[in-house]
Amino acid sequence: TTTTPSPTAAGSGANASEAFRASSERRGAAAASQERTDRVVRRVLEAIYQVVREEEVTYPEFQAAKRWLMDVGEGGEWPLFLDVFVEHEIEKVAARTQEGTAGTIEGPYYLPAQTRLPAAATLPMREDEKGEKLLFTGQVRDLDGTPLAGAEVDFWQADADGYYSGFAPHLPDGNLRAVVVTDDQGRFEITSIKPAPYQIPTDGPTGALIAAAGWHPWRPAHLHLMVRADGHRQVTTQLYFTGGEWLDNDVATATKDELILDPAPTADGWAVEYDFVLERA
Ligand code: MBD
Ligand code: FE
Repeated sequence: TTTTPSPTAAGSGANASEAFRASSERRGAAAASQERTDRVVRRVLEAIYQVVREEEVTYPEFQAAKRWLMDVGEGGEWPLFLDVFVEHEIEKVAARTQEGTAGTIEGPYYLPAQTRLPAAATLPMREDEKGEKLLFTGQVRDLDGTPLAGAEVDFWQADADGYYSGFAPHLPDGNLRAVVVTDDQGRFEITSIKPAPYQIPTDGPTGALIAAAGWHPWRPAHLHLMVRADGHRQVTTQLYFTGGEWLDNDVATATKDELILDPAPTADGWAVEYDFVLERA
């Protein structure tokens, strides 16, 4: 797998920090009660003390960790780091009480208020957009099977080099992002390109940790979606591609078997169908 170098691989982490500040309300950020704060924070600290004791963590290691934590903040990479290494567990806990299409993590690169397009739509892309054509069709329904007309499929993905518009300055705003509105049968038909695997920026503190630990920085190729309809719970999820690299060891641990697509070859690319089921709010 290859990616072209971006002038701001690490800059994407910093942009993600700005995007998070603007979106924490939408994401439901709220202060917890004193009781909850006491309990959860105390348990987090106790987990750290246990590792320190059992691993006999040294002063040099403690000071290196302190410096790294400061670097993550100064580089604006907390959203990137937390969405890659923590969000998957938060999502799985949330999923315990959810029905319908499986969700997975949102990640750091969603941007709201993108171009609204009718049900049969081609995503905004450059004239010479690299990558194989992907025709993605499906239907949005409620749990009873009733089609949901006017539902929104809010769609974003990386390009064939693994970059997200809004987080890499060489890409036009809104590239490969759109809100597609389902037709009166709840159907949509989105033309896009097959994305490439995504590499966490290697030149920031998150990348430095990954390298220092001997891990890899890759996510399997994926499409991001939020599907919403009036009176229904929004589903935030991702779709992957069967046989793709990194499916079994996603650095962000965000794959689920039921979210893996098996596209079929067409005359000029690939086509795949996937339906979404939303539960009532
Ligand atoms: C991504 O593209 C992504 O989807 C996640 C979850 C984290 C970092 C980059
Ligand atoms: Fe992504």
